[in-house]
Amino acid sequence: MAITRAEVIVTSPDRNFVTLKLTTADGVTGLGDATLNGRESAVVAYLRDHVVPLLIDRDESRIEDTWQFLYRGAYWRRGPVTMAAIAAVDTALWDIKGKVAGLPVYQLLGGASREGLLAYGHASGRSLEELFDSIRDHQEQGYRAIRVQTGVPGLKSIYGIASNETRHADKSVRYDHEPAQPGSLPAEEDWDTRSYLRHVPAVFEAVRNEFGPEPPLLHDAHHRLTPIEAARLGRSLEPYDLFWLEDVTPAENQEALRLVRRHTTTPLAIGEVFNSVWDYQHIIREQLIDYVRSAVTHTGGISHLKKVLEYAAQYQIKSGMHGPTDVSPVGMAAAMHLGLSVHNFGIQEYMKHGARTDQVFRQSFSWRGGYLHPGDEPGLGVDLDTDEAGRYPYVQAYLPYNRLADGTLHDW
Ligand code: GCO
Ligand code: MG
Repeated sequence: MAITRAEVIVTSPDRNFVTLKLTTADGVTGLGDATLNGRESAVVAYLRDHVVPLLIDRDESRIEDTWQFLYRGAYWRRGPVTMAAIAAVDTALWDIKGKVAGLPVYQLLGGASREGLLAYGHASGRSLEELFDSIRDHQEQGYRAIRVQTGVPGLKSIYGIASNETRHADKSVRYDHEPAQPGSLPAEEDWDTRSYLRHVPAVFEAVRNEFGPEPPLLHDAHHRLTPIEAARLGRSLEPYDLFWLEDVTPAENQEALRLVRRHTTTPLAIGEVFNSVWDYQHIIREQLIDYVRSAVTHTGGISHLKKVLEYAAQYQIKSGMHGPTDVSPVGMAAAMHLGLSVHNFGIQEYMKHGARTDQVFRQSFSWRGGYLHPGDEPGLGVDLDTDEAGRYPYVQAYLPYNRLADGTLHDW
């Protein structure tokens, strides 16, 4: 047995996705997600120029050896581009192994540890009224756990707020999802930490008054605070019993979280921009976080994220895998198989993909009562319709960036 074909497929049904498709001598195919939002072409080049030639004639059953070969064999290690490329190969090989065995991938990972995966969706609104409508709408869609993001007085546009304002040629594409917006230049947004810190606790107070103590509520600070500001936010949100507060600091400096932790019992989630176990080395061992936010897609695939989660499990830290719409249906399926099997699953982020995306990627997961399940098809349970994918060529798109009132560039 051997890999005989490796194709990198770029498609942009509702947004850009990069998918690696491997085919074996027996005609078994496997898919892996390599989408890196706003920097997609870098991973395409890494795969096409440097990885695809190495895959041809390799034994597709050797998942761990192939991972080590791509990681150690490159000499240059880690980084989002490298780790997304390795993730795509790893995920596609697990998909193939499942199909060859006639088993869903979660069975190969040890079988189900639960019946389904609690998932959270993104409610947002510029005003409280819009936010409440959005929370109700999510509850009607079955979500039990809900992320809450709002506009901040004085700021024009802000991360995470649904908007119909779009530069996409197709105005029906609603930009709920902090996407990379189509265009040849990134959009500029504004930021003011003091307004934000004044505003957010009142929002959570209003949400708890309206929706009661039961729904798990989450919030994403999107890397914008200093450690002491983050500590203050965590403490001010304690009365509202958050499920988690996410990305309070940029966290390249893992030690910054010691200071945050000293001041607040609000649970912390970090890691969507991390790409290896080394990024978590101190924050897991020192128990500075409660949830690991990495996506399979950006962290070296199922094999590597499983290792990160097993390390986290020794410290009672749980998974909270990244699942915005920039993780493709293939990446989401991989997250569901991994989440179903590990003992220390916490929650899964789940934003629904657009209708065109669902036509390009045929999926077999289920969504019932607030829980996801990857389904029981052999492999990952996702097929890519290449004809349909071919209808949507790559669209250049950038994530926005922030400037403060005086023009200083700030984390977005
Ligand atoms: C999240 C993330 C995303 C990122 C996006 C960038 O919590 O889902 O913060 O919203 O902004 O993945 O590409
Ligand atoms: Mg986030």
